[in-house]
Order: sequence, then C-alpha cells, then structure tokens
Amino acid sequence: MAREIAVKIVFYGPGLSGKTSTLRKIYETVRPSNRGEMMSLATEGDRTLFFDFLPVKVERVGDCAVRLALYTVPGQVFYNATRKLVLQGADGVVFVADSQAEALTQNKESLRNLEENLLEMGYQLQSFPLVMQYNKRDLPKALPVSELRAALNPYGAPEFETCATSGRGVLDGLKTITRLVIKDLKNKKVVPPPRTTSVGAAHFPDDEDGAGLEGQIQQHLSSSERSDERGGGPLPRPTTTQRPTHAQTTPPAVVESQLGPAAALAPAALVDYARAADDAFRRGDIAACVRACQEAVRRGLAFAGEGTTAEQGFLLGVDGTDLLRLGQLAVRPVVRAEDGAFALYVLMQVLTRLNRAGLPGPEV
Ligand SMILES: Nc1nc2c(ncn2[C@@H]2O[C@H](COP(=O)(O)OP(=O)(O)OP(=O)(O)O)[C@@H](O)[C@H]2O)c(=O)[nH]1
Ligand SMILES: [Mg+2]
Repeated sequence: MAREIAVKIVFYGPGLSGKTSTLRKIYETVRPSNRGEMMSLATEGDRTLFFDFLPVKVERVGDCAVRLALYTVPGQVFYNATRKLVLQGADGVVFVADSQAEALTQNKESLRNLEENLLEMGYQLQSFPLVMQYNKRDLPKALPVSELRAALNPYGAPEFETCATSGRGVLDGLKTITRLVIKDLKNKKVVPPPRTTSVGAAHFPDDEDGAGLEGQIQQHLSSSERSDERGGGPLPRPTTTQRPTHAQTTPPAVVESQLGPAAALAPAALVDYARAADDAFRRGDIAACVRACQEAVRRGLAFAGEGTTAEQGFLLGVDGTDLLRLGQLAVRPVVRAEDGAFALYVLMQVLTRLNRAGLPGPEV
C-alpha cells in the first residue's frame, strides 16, 4: 500500500574475503540521511561473529521507495548455522570471493555451501539473483578474472572486480544486485505494477539502460561516487559492537536519521518497540534487548490476525524454530551478546515478513 519495497541482500563468501569491508565502504559512501547505522558483531580479531547489518534507503525507484537491508554472513566454515539464519528470507546474494590464488579452494567451498543452504530453503543458485564480486584485485597474487570465472561463475552471474578497502567496484555490484532483485520480485509479482501516468512511462526500466533504475539508484544512493584515488583523511568507521559481556559506554542520542536495524524495518506502529530493542542492544543491555524483541515480535505477529503464536508465525512465514528459541530466551538468564543479536534477528525477520505481506494495513 505504501508502494515501498523492502529488499534483503546478503553478502556471502569465505572468511576474510572482504564482506565486512564491503559493507563498511557502502556505509561510508551512502549519504547519511539515506542509511541507518551499521551494526557489526565481531570478535576482537574483527572476524564477523553473527552478522553485519546496514539499512539503506533508496528514495525512488520508479514510483516505489526501496529499502535495502544489507547483511554479511560470517565466512568461517564453522558458522554455518548462523549463515543459514542470516540467509533466510534473502532476496539476492552478492558472493564476495577472495581473488588470491591461495583462497581458491575456500571460495569454491563457500560457493558450494551457499548452493546447499539455498537448496535447503528451496532455491536454486542458478535462478537466484546473484552477483559475483571478485575482491582484493589490488593484491599481486590475484588470479586472472578468467580463472575465477571458470572456477566460480558457471551460471554467468554479473561480475565485478573490486577492492573493498578502496571501494573500487563496490557500489556497481550493489546497484546491479538491487536491479536484479527488483526484476526478480517483479517477475514473481511481489512488486506491484507501476501506476499508469499520463505518459504511461514504465517506472521499472528492466535493463542496462543507464537512465533507468541503475541511474536512479546511483543518483539517490551515493552522495558522491568516490574514485580510487580519492584523497582526504580516513572516513569515520561505522559503529562496531564488540562482543559485549558488560554494559558498554552510553551510545550517542538516537536521532531520527540513525535508525537501528530493527527500527529501520518497522512499520510506524512498531517503530517505538523496535527502537527500544535496538537501543538496548547498543547499550549492551542484552536482557532488555531480548525483552523488547519479544514484545515487538508479539505485537508484530498480532497483525497476522487472532490465533496462537504458532498460527500467526505460520501465516507470516516466520521460522517456527526461531520463534521457539526466542521464547526460550525468556526463561533462562540472558547474558550473551549473541542472544541479543539473535532476538534482533527474529524481530527483523517478523518485520520483513510483515512488510512483504503489506501488514499492518492502512487502517492501523
Ligand atoms: N588488500 C585488500 N585487502 C582487503 C580487501 N578487502 C578486504 N581486505 C582485508 O581483508 C581482511 C578481511 O576483511 P573482512 O572484510 O573483515 O573479511 P570478511 O569477509 O568480513 O571476513 P569474515 O567476517 O571472517 O567472514 C581485512 O584485513 C581487510 O582489510 C581488498 O579488496 N584488498
Ligand atoms: Mg566479516
């Protein structure tokens, strides 16, 4: 009804391939009014522990507003359960490969892992919106693109040579996956047909038309396309939440444009509840975060109509095991940051499903 599309894009790939760096670069490049805070849950060595999250708003694509929820997965092999969680509900994937020769085996394993995880969710990689990002092109040991293509891109997905530390190619990849996802959602009839105008113009130009979707995304997404040689001092790093075991320093006051990950996805009726969850997590008050998530989830599920939590969850397509696990967090002491991140993840899942179902309707 709001003619707003919420899109989830996941950056996937082996450990240390540059997924978090890619998201940081997007964070630095997008105009602050068009993005929320980047949330990272990392170990001391800066390895992703659960996920990174960055909400980005694209004001207009055709006659719809687009909200991108960008996630990275933890690349290390033993975090597959987390990767599956983060991948749930994804509309598109950017596979970030490490171009170095010594990383080829890990790249292949990670791609196979993506294929398996998608298959478990009922999707085939060859027909799923996918962009290949060959990263670390600046390093001398980078393999020629032809070799990477032969090993990693049998389905002919669009490819980009990137350097996530300088930003080269990163936004091009993001624009392309956004375009692919919207096209895919259109094909699945998730995106409503454009309103006809007096000139009857198509609002979702489909292809490589520079003045079309891509051009519009470029116009709205980036404050300035930075070149590799961009001068100036280092840009501020996004907020990084190190695995907190105790209260963190007080966060800066939340201003309207700094939506946390849950609030960025929330319909108006749930914004305050989602914000309470975001703020508690940011403060390191994990117990309060879990409680706020449970409350927001309960209220969110209620938009699916009367019934048990199980029925409401089923109607919205929210993972039942996740709902059970969230409920269980209430009956044991909550001290771990992962619990807060998980609770936020479930809340974001509910909010994404509500968005997709067009709930709550205009009367709420
Ligand atoms: N030279 C170079 N270094 C890069 C590039 N991209 C990332 N790095 C470096 O590679 C290391 C790992 O980058 P991350 O972005 O943390 O990797 P990741 O894929 O998020 O790793 P996990 O969270 O463990 O899955 C960091 O030291 C980055 O600075 C690149 O394009 N070129
Ligand atoms: Mg990472």
